[in-house]
Amino acid sequence: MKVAVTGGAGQISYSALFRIANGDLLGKDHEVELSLLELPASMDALKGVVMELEDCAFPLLKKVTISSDAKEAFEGADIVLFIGSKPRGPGQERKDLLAENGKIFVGQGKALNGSAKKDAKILVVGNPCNTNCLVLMHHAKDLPRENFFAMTRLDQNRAVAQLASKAGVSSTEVSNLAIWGNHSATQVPDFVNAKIGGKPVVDLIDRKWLEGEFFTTVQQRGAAIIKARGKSSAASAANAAIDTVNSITGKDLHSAAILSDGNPYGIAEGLIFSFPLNGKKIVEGFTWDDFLEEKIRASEKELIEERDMVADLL
Ligand code: NAX
Repeated sequence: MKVAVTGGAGQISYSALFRIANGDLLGKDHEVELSLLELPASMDALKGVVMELEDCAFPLLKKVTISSDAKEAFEGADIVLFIGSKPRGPGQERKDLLAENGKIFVGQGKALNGSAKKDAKILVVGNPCNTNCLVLMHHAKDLPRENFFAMTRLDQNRAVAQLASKAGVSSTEVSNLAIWGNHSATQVPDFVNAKIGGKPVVDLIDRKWLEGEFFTTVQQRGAAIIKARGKSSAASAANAAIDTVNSITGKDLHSAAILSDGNPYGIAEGLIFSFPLNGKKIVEGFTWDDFLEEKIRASEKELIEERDMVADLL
């Protein structure tokens, strides 16, 4: 199996690549080939990462190649993790960030179209990941829409951990936890449908805490980590990317953002929107109360605005 990763010299990749090479992504019975894409300016740093991968002597890692040419990097890939993107500059407007990243994903989408395997699984992590994924999908016209995902799993994992900690139980006791909408501060961690030990969370935990502290802690967790660590989340983001790929080929309930066309929840079509999923399919039957609906609609509105901002790229 060939796994291509963009932004190979970045900090998320620095955690993800070693876990992929160790068999966490494909299983201990699959050999793996890594193909790493970077900007020319970061090629030396990437060579250092490759040396470290070699020095681990991973039994499953058969080959590592590096390139600054997207088409070459994606050639024959089974899985592509789009981690690289341009970070927000000081004082930069959201619109300009979207436009700059959008341009990257136009080029990478075209490159992906002609080079990755037709059934390749695509996960976009680089922010703003939902709208980057929309642009990428648009330009990789020949690849099936159902294989494109943007990552909201880190938000799901954060929400599960908060609920487990509040209830004083293991994270394995928390189930049915969905993230709706955008991977941004408008994301919606759904406590209404979540369960702990099979019982509704709303019957076990104070509603005021759920609507207040729980919600804002999950939504603001990325910023809290930057404040504490001086750098953004990396190991937990890499872990979530691996979880996502495992879940889209598995049977557990998880969240990722996918194309909203034909969704059963009345979300506008043509967005990359996070839903509860089983494998690649949307899980039906989640119920919204007024609180949840208002939050979900706000996230939908934000994604429509983001799409409008990159309209010239679609
Ligand atoms: P870093 O800045 O450490 O690494 C990004 C790497 O991408 C750099 O080495 C850079 O040279 C490379 N790069 C930039 N443009 C590229 C291009 N056109 N082609 C190939 N490589 C390119 O960032 P890191 O901390 O690794 O984060 C990567 C992205 O993940 C960011 O956009 C970040 O905002 C996003 N995140 C997304 C999360 C999610 O849940 N969806 C959570 C974690 C993270 O914040």
